[in-house]
Amino acid sequence: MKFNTVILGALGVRSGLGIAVPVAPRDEPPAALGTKVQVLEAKYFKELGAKRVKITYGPMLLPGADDATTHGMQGFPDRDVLMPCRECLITGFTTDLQWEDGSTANANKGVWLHHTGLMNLNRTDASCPEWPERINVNGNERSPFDMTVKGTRKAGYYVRKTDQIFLQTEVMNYAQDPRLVYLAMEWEYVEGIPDGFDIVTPVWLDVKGNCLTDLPAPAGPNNMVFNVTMGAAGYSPNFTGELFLIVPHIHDGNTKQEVYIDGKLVCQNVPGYGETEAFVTHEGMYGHEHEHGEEPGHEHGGGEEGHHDHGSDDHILHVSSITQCVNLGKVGPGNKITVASWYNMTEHKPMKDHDGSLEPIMGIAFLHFARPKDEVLKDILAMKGGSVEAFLARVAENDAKEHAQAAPH
Ligand SMILES: [Cu+2]
Repeated sequence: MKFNTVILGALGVRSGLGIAVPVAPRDEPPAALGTKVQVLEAKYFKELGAKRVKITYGPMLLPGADDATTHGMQGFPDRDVLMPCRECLITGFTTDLQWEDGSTANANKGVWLHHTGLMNLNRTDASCPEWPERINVNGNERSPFDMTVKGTRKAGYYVRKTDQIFLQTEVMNYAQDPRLVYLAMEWEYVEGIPDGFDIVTPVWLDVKGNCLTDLPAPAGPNNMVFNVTMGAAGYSPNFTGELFLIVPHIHDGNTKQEVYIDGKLVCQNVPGYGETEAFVTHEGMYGHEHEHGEEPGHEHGGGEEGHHDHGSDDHILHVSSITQCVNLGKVGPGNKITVASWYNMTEHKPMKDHDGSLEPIMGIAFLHFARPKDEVLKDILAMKGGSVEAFLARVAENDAKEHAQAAPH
């Protein structure tokens, strides 16, 4: 994770400080110039008035890969992002990186959605209470978050009028030229908290521990096949809820990730690699020699058969999806949840950062608990928020450490 020093620097944040800043009640901020809102048809619970809106955030200007300061990696923090609704339940959302014309921007064209995540600055994080509530994290796999489980569950993330939502996006550009991209999110929601709907409590479960303090040994020439397991303390909720959705986030090289309750395996997720051309790059591309598909006589469209092996050495297949788990039953304070992640960097080429070191390992399982609304509302009203600076500082510090350890000698 690289909610990086560029961002911290820009905000004048001194690392290591963890002072909670009270957030004043506020109205929806004006949308940033270029943000587009488009009304779509809801997929689930349309009969209950569900709405679907595509919000295209941006534009984000990516520096070129030759830029001396960023090497093409740029963070775009929005501390008060335009939400699709207020006093509503977000029942699902998708995330895509797009070009100006609305088509997908992906690895085969040299842009990479390194990370994107949402935090509610008015709430307290469930697994690391010194931080604000982490709502989700996503990477280039662009996992959908569907809290209705395809319309089978009435649940959603409650957004209050006064909530300040932080959207952090980091994009990497492997091309020499600067480019403009947009973060396109499709939000689905219902107004208010309709009868029969539960409120979702999101929980970030991480092999690095609840407050990201246990860094695994970095991948490297002598550490290519390994697994990382969360410390035995794990995470125990201070409430009882239905654990009904797990959305993982891992990096290239991952082969599987597992979640355990009280030591018992309850969820196994498996990533897919290079499932479409958009997720396939060429060896050497990261030296920005060329984009995938640009060479003459080297097209992937049309007659696929035979002549073209995507598994051959000069192709890199990136994580293009990862499975999710649903409906795992009631979990409460007496239970302990842990996560373990398996990596094989020989089987799957790992991502390299601009300094040539391997990307830090990630093994995150985003847990979604459905809970009765009265109970959650009571909890929410008692929350004081957490320090986003403390979170960003931790992430920046980890990133620096992990890169220093992994740096080629
Ligand atoms: Cu990641």
